[in-house]
Amino acid sequence: MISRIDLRGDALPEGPALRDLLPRADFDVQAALEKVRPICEAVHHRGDAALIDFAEKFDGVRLETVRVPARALTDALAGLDPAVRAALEESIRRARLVHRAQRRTTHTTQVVPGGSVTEKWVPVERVGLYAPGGRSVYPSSVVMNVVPAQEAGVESIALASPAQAEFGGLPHPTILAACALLGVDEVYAAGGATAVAMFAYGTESCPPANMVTGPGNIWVAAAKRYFTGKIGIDAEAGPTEIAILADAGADPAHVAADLISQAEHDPLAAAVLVTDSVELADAVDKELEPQVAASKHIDDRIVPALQGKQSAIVLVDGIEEGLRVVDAYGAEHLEIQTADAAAVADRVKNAGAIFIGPWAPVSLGDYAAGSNHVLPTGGCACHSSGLSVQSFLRGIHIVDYTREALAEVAHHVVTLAEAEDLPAHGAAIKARFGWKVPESK
Ligand code: HSO
Ligand code: ZN
Repeated sequence: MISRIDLRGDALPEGPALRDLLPRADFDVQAALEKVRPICEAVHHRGDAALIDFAEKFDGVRLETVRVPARALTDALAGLDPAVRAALEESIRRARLVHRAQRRTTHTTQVVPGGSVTEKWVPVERVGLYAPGGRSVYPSSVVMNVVPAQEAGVESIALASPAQAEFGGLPHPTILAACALLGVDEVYAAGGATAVAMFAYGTESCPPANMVTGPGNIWVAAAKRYFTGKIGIDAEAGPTEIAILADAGADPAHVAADLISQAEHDPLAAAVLVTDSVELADAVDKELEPQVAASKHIDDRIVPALQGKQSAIVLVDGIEEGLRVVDAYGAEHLEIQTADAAAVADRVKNAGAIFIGPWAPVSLGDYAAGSNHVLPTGGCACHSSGLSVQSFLRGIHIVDYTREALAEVAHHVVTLAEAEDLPAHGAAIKARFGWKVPESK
């Protein structure tokens, strides 16, 4: 069911050489970039008319308006299954607790008497959030995007999700209901690259946004790359990944279930088990068969994901080596199912989120741990973090110096300006002191 990579025996290679031995999906955003360019430019030039044409072409439904009427949101909330509503409310409550604690406070550093730098945190003014449709209709992702933006204090939050032919061209009702629960009332029926372009350029019905976040397929990732530099983005989300570092004490039924849980997302999803126990590897392999057979999205997603080159069981000589492997891999989600799991987790350097021990499966984090599930994929956990309040804030330095405080450091500024052959920089100081450098004390 799942291939094996045996790294036992010889010493593990260092850095990129180790990474090259590990499985990973091809996700060629660069190639997709050329395809999204004309789509983005059509939205730029033809605005709403282009969005309506693209919805007809890609989603098979002709829209009257791209903006979702307020009534559709209240109707969707009224029609929401009460159990789903209760679950979403609890998910929102927990996410708020965690994200509220991420808020930043203004801080002033008194550098010298009369000279201070204050760091003030200012939310991005307007954010466009994307919620996929089609194969992945995830109201939970609406929660994971909206909550940090709201807790950061973003004033204007709009959401886009593809038009659904079976719902008369509206986005999926559970997406609309989640928006209503969260108090987001500006919603558009626009999908993939067209939605990103709508937020980046603005159209007649949708004012432009400063930033676009949210998961999506390769077209969404490519559109985000296309607009990098023009607008802020969270990350180019790729297919989801789970890595599990486990020893002989792990429960193979749990490990198999957790691998399948993320394989269920996408045929390109990655499921990687890193273990020093051949017995566990064999037992997990054995468990996979019946558990896969009992699951839902078998042939279209789970089997291709588990059998794809992005998934494997990696055998290592011990947990020490296992830690090196998971660090080289930099998983979006990393479970630690070993003895002393918290201590092992504490030593991990690269992961989007870490789940400790037998009672913290990734599914918990997907919905209701309070943590965010928008996390770096494709090894980006080596340099980036998941979505948080910080993603929607900008830290602005406010520099406040008196005449005396400037005079005290003026000679250093002038010296550095001259060293960089930028005498006008020095002159801007001297002009304030009768064109002389004040005496250093
Ligand atoms: N595991 C996905 C998020 C998700 N799971 C949404 C279920 N719904 C990426 O972190
Ligand atoms: Zn998931």
